[in-house]
Parts: sequence; C-alpha cells; structure tokens
Amino acid sequence: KSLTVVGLGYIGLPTAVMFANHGYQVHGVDINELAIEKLKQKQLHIEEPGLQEKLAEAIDSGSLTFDTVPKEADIFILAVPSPINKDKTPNLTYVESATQSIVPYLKKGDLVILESTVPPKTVENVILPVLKETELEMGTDLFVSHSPERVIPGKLFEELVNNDRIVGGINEESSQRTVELYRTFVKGTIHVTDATTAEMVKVIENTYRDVNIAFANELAKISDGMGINVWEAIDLANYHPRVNIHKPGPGVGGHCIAVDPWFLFDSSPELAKIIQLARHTNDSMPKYTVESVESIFKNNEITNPKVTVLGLAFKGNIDDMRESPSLDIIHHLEEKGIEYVAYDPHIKENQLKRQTQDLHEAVKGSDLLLILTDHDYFKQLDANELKDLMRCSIIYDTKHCIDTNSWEQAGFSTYTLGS
Ligand code: SAJ
Repeated sequence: KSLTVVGLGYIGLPTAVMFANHGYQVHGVDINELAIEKLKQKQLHIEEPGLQEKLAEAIDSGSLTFDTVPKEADIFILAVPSPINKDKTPNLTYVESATQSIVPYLKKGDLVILESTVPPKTVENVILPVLKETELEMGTDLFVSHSPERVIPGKLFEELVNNDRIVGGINEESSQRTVELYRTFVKGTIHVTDATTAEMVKVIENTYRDVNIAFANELAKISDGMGINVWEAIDLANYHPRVNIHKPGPGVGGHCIAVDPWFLFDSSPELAKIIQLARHTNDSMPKYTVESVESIFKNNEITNPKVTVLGLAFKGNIDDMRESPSLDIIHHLEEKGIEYVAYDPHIKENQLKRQTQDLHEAVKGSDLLLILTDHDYFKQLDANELKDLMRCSIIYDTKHCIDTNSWEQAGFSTYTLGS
C-alpha cells in the first residue's frame, strides 16, 4: 500500500520512516525545499536518536521518496505544525493548507489521518469542509480520522512503538481502517473514539502537564521565600501513591505543552481559568529566573556581572530551541543590560548574537553559570577546570541536575531554583 506523509518535522519524518520500513511505499512531503534536498541525500534536518540509520535503511530499500509536492496514495497522514498566533489564538493555517494540498490527489477509498494536535472540532470545522471539495462522500468514499501523535522527542521511536494510541474516526469504518494501519508497528493498545474526543484527549494530556508544572513552579517560588528545598519536598510527596507532582524549572518550552492549553482556552475563555493561570505562571518563570540571578549578584556584591547561559534547547538532550524559556531569559538579561554568553552542545550552529560553540569561551571571565537545560553533558562538567576560567565562581541550577557537593568542593557557591 502507498502512503503520503505531509510535514516532515519531528513527527512526520519518523512516522514516514517507520511505515517505509514496515512494508509501505512512502512519499514524504514538505514545503521546506532545503529539508527535502537534504533528506534526499540521507541528511537530517532534525536530531533524534536512531533516525539517521532508519532513514538510510528506508531510502536504500527504495520504499521512501521525498518531494515538495504530494502524490497519489491510498493513505495520507498530515503532520504539520499547529502553533498559536501572537495573541495566543490557534493558528490552523498549516493544517488547512496541508489538507488543501492533498485534495487533487485523493481518490475513492482513500484514508486521511490528521496527526497534528488541534483544538477540539478542527476535523469537523476545518478539515472536512476542505476535503468535501473532492466531491467524495465522507465516511464512505473517503475515510477520515484524527490520531494525535503523543511521542516525546528524544525517545521518539520507543514511544512510537510502545505508547498507546488514540484513534478517532469520523465514523466506525474510518476508525477501523486507521487502527489497522497503526497496527503495523504500534505495540501499545489502540483506543478507538470519535474525532472530536480524540482531539480533546490530546489537548488535555498536555494541559494536564502544563497545569501540574505550574503548580510545581508555584511551589518553587514559595519554597525560595521560605528556605525550603522544593525538590526534596516534591520527591517525598510523590512517595504518596496518589500524588505525582511534576518538576519546577525556568519555564515551559517546546511547541506542545506551552501551546495546547491555549487551544482549550480559546474554546471557552470564561471557563478555562486554571488553564489560563497555569500558562501565566509558567510564562513568568524566565523573568523570575533572571530576578533570582540579579539577587544572587546583589547578595554577593558583584557589579558588572557576566553570566554564562548553559542550555538553549527547551529540554535535556535535544537540539530543539523552539519556544525555549532560555530565549526569554536571554531577552530579560539583555533588557537589564546583564552581559552574557550562551552555550549549548546540542545546538550546532550559532543562532543567537552572543552564542558560542566553545564552552571555555562561554565561561571565560564569567561570574555565574546559569544552567537552564538538563543536558547530560552539563551533569559531567569539570568544576575545577571551569573555576579557573571564571572571575567569580557561582553556579545557579534551575533544573536541579548537578551534583552540588562536587561543585562546592571545587569552591563554587551553588544555588538551586526552589531551595
Ligand atoms: N517541564 C518542566 N517540568 C516537568 C516536565 C517538563 O518544567 O516536570 C518542561 C520541560 O523542561 C520543557 C517543557 O516542560 O521545557 C515540555 O517538555 P516535556 O518533556 O514535558 O514535553 P514535550 O513538549 O517534549 O512533549 C509533550 C509530551 N506530552 C506529554 O507528556 C503529556 C509528548 O508526549 C507529546 O507528544 C508532545 O508534548 C506533543 O507533541 O504534544
């Protein structure tokens, strides 16, 4: 069977590769010409463990092709971004244009699956009206469903196979055909529901996480003021069989957790109160982090300080800095006129004004190491070596990821968010 995947980002590309390596003839489509050119030459435009080998395997076997335009297939998967606008309203232009782009290639009996996360009722109000242009009968000639991706970057292939999956068809047959497709490689349970419920399920999963992290961040602020170690308190509370508090941090990044709650808010602004407050709490963390840095400098009587920003990716061991709290933190540092240099071993090209690929250059003459991402690389830094390069030796860990004792032994003053 043939399959066309529209959108070759963090979800679309691994999905295309998986189907290509499991018996499907797959055609991958993206509007990014540069990405397509690279992919044709087996080069990746994103970082994900295992992807490189699986991509090469699929291309070598002839079961995966790439282009900037779709082509006819039995199944179409849409995996394009669904971001929010500046005013926090959903931006469904990519979802809409991706759907539009496949219309000329659809034929009787085809199946269309939307994997992008979308506000509840998008299939009904946005996708179906576009697909109706084919004049095919929805649910009998053309089968449509929503099966939201739920994988986490960094562990993508493991989760693609082992996670449970939600399938919500516009009717029974659409769901059944979609279940059959994912059965190809999904080992988790596939749960069937309707399209709108599937949309809701995905959005509430990420909103649950956002609200929970906001709670943790609020606890961190409270603990900071009281000299309590929030990390220890949360760990101990989580021994309770019905408690699962997430971790505080410098903010919530990525294009999912910081975005999807706004989809719910947009649906019911008067009702989504906790959801809105949680978003604001998490969005307050970058500013809070910089204010904490300022007070560390004040307490240590450091003037004209220089900060080393360690970590630009929105979370550990990945190369993705979209919506990263680090960017907001840098913005606040600049606004306050605090000098900084940023370093991230996973972000291979300099994308910021004051970014370097050289750790020593980033640390040279610095007063404070500001850990914003829990990359494994940062957990193994050599405190003694870095101390010699610095002016003052302070480390502020917003992720609670370093071994404070060894840094203190090396002569560092250590600070942790929420303690
Ligand atoms: N974060 C915290 N504290 C925590 C957990 C995360 O501050 O306790 C921060 C992270 O540092 C990061 C952000 O939240 O900045 C988001 O990271 P994440 O690892 O929680 O999630 P994502 O955005 O990489 O992936 C999420 C996942 N959703 C859930 O776990 C419910 C993933 O399964 C989804 O597929 C993905 O969103 C998506 O695409 O929707």
